Amino acid sequence: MREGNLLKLFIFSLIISACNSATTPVSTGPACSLDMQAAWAEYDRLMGDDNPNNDPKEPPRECNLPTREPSSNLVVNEVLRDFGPEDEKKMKDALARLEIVINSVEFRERVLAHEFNGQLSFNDNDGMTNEEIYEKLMTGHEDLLPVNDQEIDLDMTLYYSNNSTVGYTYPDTIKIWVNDKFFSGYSLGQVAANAVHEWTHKVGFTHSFRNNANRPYSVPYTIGSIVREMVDNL
Ligand SMILES: [Ca+2]
Ligand SMILES: [Ca+2]
Ligand SMILES: [Zn+2]
Repeated sequence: MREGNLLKLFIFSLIISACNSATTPVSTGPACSLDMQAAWAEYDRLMGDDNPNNDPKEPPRECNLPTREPSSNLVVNEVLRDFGPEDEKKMKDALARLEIVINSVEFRERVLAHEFNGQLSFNDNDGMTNEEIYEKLMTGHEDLLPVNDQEIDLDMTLYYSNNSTVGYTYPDTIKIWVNDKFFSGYSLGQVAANAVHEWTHKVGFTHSFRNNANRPYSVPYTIGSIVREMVDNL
């Protein structure tokens, strides 16, 4: 690549973090239910109405919650813009699951045990150890909301664009943009992964603008992958 182009790419990458899908989409069965009482009420309603086409294929299944990490207490605090009622329900459900998995023993252990190039480390780790990265995440301290409030502060706007960008953000705003092209078909794990990926940018973690072999080992992509797997396996 010519130097001029490299420079342009570098500047562009400082301005916008456009983030593609971390992993190939997974096909999972129906999501588990966090609220069994509400899930059974909805099941009964759909089975009991006059419409045979909306009958659920399976009865509700209770989520298998991971063990809570006693030292962590992150709370998701979200503002949702331009989400329709169904979109809002889906995002809130995904964020409730994000909150459950990020406060688990398993999440902590997976971050601490993460390996890159045969070492216990992350790519683009800003000189931090795995432990320091975990602790930084657990403070809930965003660059633009610099208090250790133990809150994952999210300000998300839903938009539609027919391209390969799943979501993006800029360093000078707390806002995150979520592309409905992907959001609408995503599993709850994928939605939660996208949200936490963008949030790690707000906390200060970066990754290569270009997709290369090392990018999946960056903090945003790794945390996204862990959350996606854990949420979709609840
Ligand atoms: Ca029905
Ligand atoms: Ca915060
Ligand atoms: Zn990103």
